[in-house]
Amino acid sequence: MKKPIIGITGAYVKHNSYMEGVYVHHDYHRCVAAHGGIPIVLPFVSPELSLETLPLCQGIILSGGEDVDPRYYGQDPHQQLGATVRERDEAEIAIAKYAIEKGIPLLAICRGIQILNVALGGTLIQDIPSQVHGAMQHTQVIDRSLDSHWVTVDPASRLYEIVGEKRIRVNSLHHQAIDSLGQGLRVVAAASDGIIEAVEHTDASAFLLGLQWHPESMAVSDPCMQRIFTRLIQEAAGL
Ligand SMILES: [Mn+2]
Repeated sequence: MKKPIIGITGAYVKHNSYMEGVYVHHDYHRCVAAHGGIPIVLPFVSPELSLETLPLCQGIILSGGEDVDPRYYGQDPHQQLGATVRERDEAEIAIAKYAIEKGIPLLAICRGIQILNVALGGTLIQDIPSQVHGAMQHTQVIDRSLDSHWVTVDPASRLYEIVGEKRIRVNSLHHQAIDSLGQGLRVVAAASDGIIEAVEHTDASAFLLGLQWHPESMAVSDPCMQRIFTRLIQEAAGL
């Protein structure tokens, strides 16, 4: 099998004027490489450049990071909204639409599931702790590689077909989540407090999975998360 190239979007970091750029947690690279893919980092210079870059990739990961600017779903910022990066939002909205249109396998992780939802016309809960009564802790304080809550998986989903379990343990590093669903998406996993934890596309031609947790940080020791990456790489390789 020819190794597929997996483009991974990144967050914005600026340590000082000498260190400004795109940041991707090393777990994404390790995990893609461990499952037979070639990870490359996608910078967000402009939506146009992102679309010119994508034909180089056989698969795409929309990675975690900043909050999505609520302007892209028609809302004003909540008091607890975190840092936003408009250039990244606009590049990733373009990437998500392109991937669906062209049938490129897409795995949208954490912020990724949120920007995917916004790209398809959905909205977000801007801050779970202050906006969702009775919500559990979704910003775990233990290491990101450790699981912290349950997720119930729809047995009629592609996610279930991949993980093979109706309840799985996930890590949780988010204070935002999907509110109203974007067009064409369906919920395939949720936490016990009702927070949406996974979505699939009802009619995208290619593999498309959005996950609110971080499988790349659990995959070293968790077979369910390993199977998600095995599947992504297989789909990207055209198997
Ligand atoms: Mn969670």
